[in-house]
Amino acid sequence: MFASDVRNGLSQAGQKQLPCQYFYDDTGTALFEAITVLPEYGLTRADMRLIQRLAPELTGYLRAPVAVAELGSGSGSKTRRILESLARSGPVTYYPIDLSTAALTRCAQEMAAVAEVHPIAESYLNGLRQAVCSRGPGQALLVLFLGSTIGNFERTAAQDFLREVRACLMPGDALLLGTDLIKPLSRMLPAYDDPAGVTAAFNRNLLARINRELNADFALRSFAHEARWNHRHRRIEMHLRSLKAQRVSIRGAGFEFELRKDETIWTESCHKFHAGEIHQMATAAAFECRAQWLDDTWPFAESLLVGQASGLSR
Ligand code: AVI
Repeated sequence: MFASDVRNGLSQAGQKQLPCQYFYDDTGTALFEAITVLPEYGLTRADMRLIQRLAPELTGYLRAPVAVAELGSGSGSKTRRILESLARSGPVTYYPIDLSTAALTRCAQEMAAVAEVHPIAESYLNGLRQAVCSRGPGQALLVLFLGSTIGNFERTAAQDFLREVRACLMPGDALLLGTDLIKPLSRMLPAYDDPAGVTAAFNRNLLARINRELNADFALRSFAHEARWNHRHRRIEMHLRSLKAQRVSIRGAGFEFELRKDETIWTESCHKFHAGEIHQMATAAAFECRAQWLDDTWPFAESLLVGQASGLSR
């Protein structure tokens, strides 16, 4: 899968691309953790502040007992805060869903004291389907998709994804969705191009990973990290710019390709939202946006989408 995705993305005639899910090997995961505490990257702190605020209110929107399924296994205080709050009204079952078994093991250890944990090593939607089948009779399901991970999907894919999540759920089940909001460029760009160079290292690690795992010969110093705002699509795009004309060989994927000087490899899109458009996206997916919490310090929204009776079915 990795080899064929790399080959397909880099052999395209137009803009060369690499899928952003491959950022997260052990090194990439550690670099992302470092990004989340950078002064320029306010997103994770805003997410955390909002969770602290909304967690005590969640029980008002969900009937107990509750099962929680998290898309991407949460760790630490964010998810724990939600589980602890829900546990005050009765026992909570927690299904962390992630492809990484290491992340799931860490998460299960961290959450064991607050919930009955059933890790699911699967893709988001397959995992959610499993969680839905395993939940107890009468248990409402709360799905967590935090941290604005939905922003890394193309907009149409994000809308389709919400529809697919809804199709797994029963009316009254809910999705708590974190989305990063549009803010001045003077704040958005440094968040993806920090002066300490952590995001640049995160971006370049994708090439380093291809070198390590696919026996390639990317010369990392010949690529510059670049973050751009795409106004039309309302997203930050991360690219790696080739500093010279070069030829790269990826033996593990069985191919070679050339880059012109200043040609880029597009590695990630981080879409930004208006708070109001989350309501429209919810309605189009047969959810109702029942509550929304906004952070003033770093514009970010946490939206509680509740499945409506009409519309999509399982
Ligand atoms: C995981 N995701 C929400 C991050 C984002 O902000 O889109 C990934 C990231 N890429 C560069 N910095 C952070």
